[in-house]
Amino acid sequence: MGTLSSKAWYKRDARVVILGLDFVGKSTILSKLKSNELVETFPTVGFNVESLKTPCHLPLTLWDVGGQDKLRASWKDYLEDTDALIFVLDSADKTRLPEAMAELEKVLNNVNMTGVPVLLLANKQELPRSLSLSELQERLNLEWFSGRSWELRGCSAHTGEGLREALMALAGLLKSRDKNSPQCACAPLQR
Ligand SMILES: Nc1nc2c(ncn2[C@@H]2O[C@H](COP(=O)(O)OP(=O)(O)OP(=O)(O)O)[C@@H](O)[C@H]2O)c(=O)[nH]1
Ligand SMILES: [Mg+2]
Repeated sequence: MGTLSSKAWYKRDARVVILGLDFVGKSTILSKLKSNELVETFPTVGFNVESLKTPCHLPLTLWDVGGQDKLRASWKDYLEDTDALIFVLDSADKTRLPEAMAELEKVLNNVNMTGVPVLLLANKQELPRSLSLSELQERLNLEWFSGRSWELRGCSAHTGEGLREALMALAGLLKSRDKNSPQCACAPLQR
């Protein structure tokens, strides 16, 4: 990629869509990122949207879309002009991982997702029964990520651990998509 010209994310707020199965913690993560507060959430019907900045001051608009089964058909409506995807996993819910992976594959195959960078966020890492990042990575099909930048990061919306790093990784992923973008002080892309 590299010729997004007038659509370049750094000429406006980067548009970031947060998807994942229901109950994985998307809305909790968004509230914690926005206000650093742990709020009680209810299943999202429709979406929540917040504007915030990465630690290196990149402005983002984050769209958190409801993940219940019956709402997933609407996910594709959020993918047009998306600069990055955050796909949230519940690290402690092994039984629904195959379902999560199947939904992730569908999203990545969407025509609007070509070349779009992906941050996989393994939430609820503070739970003792949660899978480690390497255990989760084993379950990914790396072919889904060819032609795009991606990262797998762990976090806990309850403790806040990993969230700042996740935003920094996101900034690196956005930057990787358009080499003409201005430098930012967030961590450079490792991959
Ligand atoms: N233990 C633990 N629980 C979490 C964490 N993050 C969120 N939760 C809990 O998980 C439940 C679901 O969180 P939500 O943020 O509503 O989940 P969601 O992904 O937005 O769900 P939908 O809107 O239905 O798609 C809530 O009870 C949260 O408190 C975490 O890091 N650790
Ligand atoms: Mg929600």
